[in-house]
Parts: sequence; C-alpha cells; structure tokens
Amino acid sequence: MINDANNIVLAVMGAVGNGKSSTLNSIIQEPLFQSGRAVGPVTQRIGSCVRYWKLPEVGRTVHIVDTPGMCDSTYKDVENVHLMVEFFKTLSHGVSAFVLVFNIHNTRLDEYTKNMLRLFERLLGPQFWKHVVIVFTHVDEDQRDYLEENIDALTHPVEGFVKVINEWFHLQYQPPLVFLSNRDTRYNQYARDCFMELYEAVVSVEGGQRREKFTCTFFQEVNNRAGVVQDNYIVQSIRSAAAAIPQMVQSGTRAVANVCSVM
Ligand SMILES: Nc1nc2c(ncn2[C@@H]2O[C@H](COP(=O)(O)OP(=O)(O)OP(=O)(O)O)[C@@H](O)[C@H]2O)c(=O)[nH]1
Ligand SMILES: [Mg+2]
Repeated sequence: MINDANNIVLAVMGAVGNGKSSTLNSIIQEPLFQSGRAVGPVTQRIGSCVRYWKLPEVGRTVHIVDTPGMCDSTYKDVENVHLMVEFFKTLSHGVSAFVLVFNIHNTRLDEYTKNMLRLFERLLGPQFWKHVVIVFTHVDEDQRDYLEENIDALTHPVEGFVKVINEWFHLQYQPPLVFLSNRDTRYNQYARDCFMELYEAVVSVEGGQRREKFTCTFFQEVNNRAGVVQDNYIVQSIRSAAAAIPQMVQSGTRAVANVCSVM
C-alpha cells in the first residue's frame, strides 16, 4: 500500500508539544498517537500507520508518520540519531508532504528548527521544500478573532514568517500555510473546515496529476541497502550533511560525531 500512488504519505515535524500527534489524530479521527502535555516529549518514538484520511472524507488512504520533537534535541544524544535513522527509513519510499507544525502561540523559528530544516535541505536537496506544508495549531474557534493579528503578522508579505523562511532558504515559491484547530474536530464545523484547508494544501504540494511522491538520491541510496549497512549509511549521511552546515558545526556537530562513533 505504501507504494500506491493514491496513498498519501505525510510526515510531521516540529518542536515538542506543538500539536503534531493531535493533528494526525484529527486527520484519521482516531486517538491513535498519544498526545498531551508533559514536562518532556509525549511522543518518544517514530510511529507510523496507514489509515483512511477521514477529515475530510476523501476516500484516500494516508500513511502517517509521527515523530517526537526531534528538532529540539536532534543532535544531543544517541537516542535522537536512532530516531532520525528510523525516520528516514520510514520515509525512504517517498513522501507526499512534510508538514511543519508550529503552535500559533509560539512561532519563533528557533535555532534547532532552523538547523533541522538546514539538515533536511542538505540531505534531501532543495526540492524537498516543494513538498512542505506549514501548519499552525491552536487556532481554536473562540480564539480566532484574538489571533487574527498573529495571523496577519505571520502572513505579512514583507516580514511574515513564510517570507522569512523564503529568504533564509532562498526559496522561489511559498509553502502553503494552514491555520487549524485540533479541538473538537468531530463536531465543530469550524475545526472541520480547517482540515479541508489542510487537505487542499497537501494536494497542492503532491507531485501534480500523477501524485508522484518526493524522492531523492539519499532516499534511493537508503533503499539500496539493508540492515546495519543501511543504518550506518544514514548515520554517515547525517554526519556529513551536518558537517557541511556552518551553523551546525558551531552548535552541535561534535555531538553527532560522537554519536556516529558509537554506532
Ligand atoms: N486547544 C488546542 N489544543 C491543542 C491543539 N493542538 C494540540 N493541542 C494540545 O496541545 C498539547 C500537545 O499536543 P500534542 O499533539 O501531544 O503535541 P506533539 O507535537 O505531538 O508533542 P510531542 O509528541 O511531545 O512532541 C496537547 O495537550 C493537545 O491536546 C489545538 O489546535 N487546540
Ligand atoms: Mg507527539
């Protein structure tokens, strides 16, 4: 099923507690992934499954890949490199959309998130940006008016969030933005409408009529390997990608290098 062109492959990424698991649960209308508030991350490992896309009902299956907030601590310890290895293995058959999840109440693009995006760009190539959808959660119906100013600021054509991302990464096009609420998505029409917008955004970044999923040399090389060789290849690739990014050399590559030497 994973290679079925009609199947959507969706990977969520974003900092701890931004609403990644909740967004996926809303899409499939099932509390499959644990979500909640905690001191640390609620999601601890890569979770993936295939379900019907239920909100809205589009008659298509979706392979969803939930992740812990890797960008907060990707480079800190062995566990996180293992997570990245799992993540890339799961995605190596192709991705319809990378959903970057932010909380509307905290939209600072922190250094870890930037580094994660830099790493993705380096590993997957700049084409990966064509499959990015940016989601802001916690835009609940009763907050919408109050949040309108935040939304305007984020979408501002000169200083807005996406404009800033575009400039940082020299993007030629604008990733779609979706503002949504995960509250009461079963009965609340406003929340349900938000998910129609999310689905439309995902369709807009799918590879045209033929819905070809994003792939790249790195993914193909991953698929050409198996077992420990595959794991080592991914770790080495992460390591050299990180080493080629000046900002990461300053902040965390030593940790990655240490991790690589223990694997
Ligand atoms: N009101 C409101 N709460 C939300 C929304 N989205 C997520 N939440 C809440 O925010 C908290 C964190 O959501 P999660 O889905 O667990 O976030 P996560 O990004 O998966 O978190 P980690 O797995 O810890 O990285 C939970 O208590 C959710 O119920 C939303 O749109 N509105
Ligand atoms: Mg989670």
